[in-house]
Amino acid sequence: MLRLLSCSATLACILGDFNKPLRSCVGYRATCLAISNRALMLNDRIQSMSRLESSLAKAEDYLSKLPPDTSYSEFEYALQGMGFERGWGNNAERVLSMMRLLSDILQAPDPSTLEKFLGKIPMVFNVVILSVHGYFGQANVLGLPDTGGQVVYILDQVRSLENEMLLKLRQQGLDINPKILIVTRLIPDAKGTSCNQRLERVGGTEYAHILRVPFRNEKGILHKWISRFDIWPYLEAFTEDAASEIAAELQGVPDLIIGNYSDGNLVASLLSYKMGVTQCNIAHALEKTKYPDSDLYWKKYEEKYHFSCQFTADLLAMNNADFIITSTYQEIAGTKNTVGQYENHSAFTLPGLYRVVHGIDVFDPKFNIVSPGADMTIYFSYTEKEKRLTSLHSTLEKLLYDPEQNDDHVGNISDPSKPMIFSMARLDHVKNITGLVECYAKNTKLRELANLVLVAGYNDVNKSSDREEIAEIEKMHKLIKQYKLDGQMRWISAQTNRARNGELYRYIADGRGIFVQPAFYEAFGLTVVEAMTCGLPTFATCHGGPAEIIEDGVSGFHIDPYHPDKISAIIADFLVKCKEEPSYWVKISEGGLQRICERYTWKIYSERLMTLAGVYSFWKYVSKLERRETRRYLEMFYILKFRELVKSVPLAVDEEAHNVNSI
Ligand SMILES: *[C@@H]1O[C@H](CO)[C@@H](O)[C@H](O)[C@H]1NC(C)=O
Ligand SMILES: *[C@@H]1O[C@H](CO)[C@@H](O)[C@H](O)[C@H]1NC(C)=O
Ligand SMILES: *[C@@H]1O[C@H](CO)[C@@H](O)[C@H](O)[C@H]1NC(C)=O
Ligand SMILES: *[C@@H]1O[C@H](CO)[C@@H](O)[C@H](O)[C@H]1NC(C)=O
Ligand SMILES: CC(=O)N[C@H]1CO[C@H](CO)[C@@H](O)[C@@H]1O
Repeated sequence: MLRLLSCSATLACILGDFNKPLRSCVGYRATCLAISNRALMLNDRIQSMSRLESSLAKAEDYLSKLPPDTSYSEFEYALQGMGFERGWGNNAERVLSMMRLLSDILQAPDPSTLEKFLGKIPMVFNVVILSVHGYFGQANVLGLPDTGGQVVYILDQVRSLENEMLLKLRQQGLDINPKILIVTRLIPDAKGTSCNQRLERVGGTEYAHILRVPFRNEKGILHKWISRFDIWPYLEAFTEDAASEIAAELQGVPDLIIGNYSDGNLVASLLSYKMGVTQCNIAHALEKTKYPDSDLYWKKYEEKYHFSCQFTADLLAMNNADFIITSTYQEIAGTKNTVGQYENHSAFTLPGLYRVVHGIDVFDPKFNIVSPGADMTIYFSYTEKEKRLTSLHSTLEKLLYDPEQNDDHVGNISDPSKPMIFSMARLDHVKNITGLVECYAKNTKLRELANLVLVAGYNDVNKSSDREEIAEIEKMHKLIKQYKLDGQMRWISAQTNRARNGELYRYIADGRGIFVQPAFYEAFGLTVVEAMTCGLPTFATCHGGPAEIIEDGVSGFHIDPYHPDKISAIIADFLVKCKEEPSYWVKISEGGLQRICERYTWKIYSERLMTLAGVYSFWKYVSKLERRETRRYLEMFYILKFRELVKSVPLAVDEEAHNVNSI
């Protein structure tokens, strides 16, 4: 970002025509704030650059004589006389430091001061997050089609965003409350969930709601769920309906629109275009990179997946967005050996449809890495004794050691005094849990040093309906028999109790165990973050996100799933070293915790997101003219290409019953 906000742009803005740019960068809210009908930051007494400078000097002098914690209301009147309104801070110290920042910018603008300043002024009061497809609710939704981790992720994100927004507003000295709306599809056939309700408050928040808007076409409202690959024909009407619902809820326009996944990002683009609001994209997973040659052979996939629509929507959204956030750097530009998800869109051909020569520039300053964290109410260090859920320990011990046979586990552990090698994941081929078992099984030293505990999938083929999982289940049973692992290994089926899973990580840490994530590829690696947040030394794949999360040998270890012998050697070496020198375990554990504190928490995520929203809103304003051409081009691309492609996607039809009902 800051490469773009070069000093010349900064100067042009700040030293330019006072009334326009400065008012809009600094007091941008001052003229247009509808929320409280009250000016923010600057009032009419300041009408020129020189007046601003002299007022700042006067105010700084006045404030520096007050005790730092003097509250704003005590000097509000005095500042008003000098031309200042609320928004600078809630006490003398904060106001003074903000004013000094602005003075610095006026005298010698530099990008990092400007970013700091923009991150602190009141710019974001209302946020809209779009997650259109699937069942978005707070209960009974996980596992329904197209509905998974993203729901938990967004709910965690929203809780932390609300805290951050509230904190910021209070620090700015404003008693305005933030509003956050998660906008999703209303599904009348809600399958026992709340997805048929229009508005639902997000638990654990005060100002965040889920707002649901139905899909409709000329024939009326669509009642049933449809796959994320089939939703394209509904999005334009959805956008229009959502715009008016959002306006009604917020009594105005949002300050920031965040889209997630292709559909959310497309709707976010349309809304932001319509409302002139700053747009942030989160792609999470761009489908194009998941299917081999899905561009060249798009026709082959078209009937089932309608990729022509999806890839076009992705291009539109990534180019319209004011900024894009990703969890890792690899998502943007890949590594030495792999192509990044965005990089994959820089040039490609859909034969017979169009050719992209400049889809996206992966070095565009709109890209930012902002990684999510683990929910800190559930995942926290094993050393935080007073927060530990010790009451769960007897259940956990049963889960781990109970020799009685039951459906929940396979195998038992005869020597609980040994540390545990622990892993928890879906039982997919790509997670390669069976690879870990094999690697443990073949290494006698490892088997002497530690037990193996896995929480993954089902342990009974008859319970699974997923072909891949069935193959993995069969392989697990085979390995356990072949290598006679009973006595040293416990395979527990997937556990849904999040709080108890958090305590399980810590329980394993109590016994000086480790966490291993052996996947062939992992986009980000939330379990890696969770394990590290609990203080477990973590060994994770070097393919994908974990390679960025862990610094090898400092905050954990990298392992290469394609070299299983090396994996066992690395783990065995670590365990031997810890046996000889117990402080080594603590050192790696603390290294992991420190890494998390510095980079992977929701608190950092929200702070960063708010700062970026400020910086890019400012940038959107100053570069408005430059971007006009891009916008026109995108508009044309949307109308001429996207709308045509969408016509080829069949509309869904509800079953008879609804047609009768709706007559
Ligand atoms: C976005 O949506 C995708 C797909 O539904 C999901 O997997 C992902 O976790 C979501 N990410 C965010 C940041 O909400
Ligand atoms: C994009 O990813 C797909 C799937 O991995 C691959 O087949 C294709 O060659 C990639 N295209 C580019 C331009 O990197
Ligand atoms: C271990 O568990 C198996 C069933 O998974 C059971 O048959 C066996 O008796 C148990 N062994 C011990 C030593 O408890
Ligand atoms: C699964 O079902 C088959 C056939 O119904 C049965 O023979 C088999 O024993 C079952 N497997 C398990 C592990 O229960
Ligand atoms: C199913 C599969 O391909 N498993 C692999 C998992 O990783 C190990 C090495 O850790 C390989 O040996 C397996 O073939």
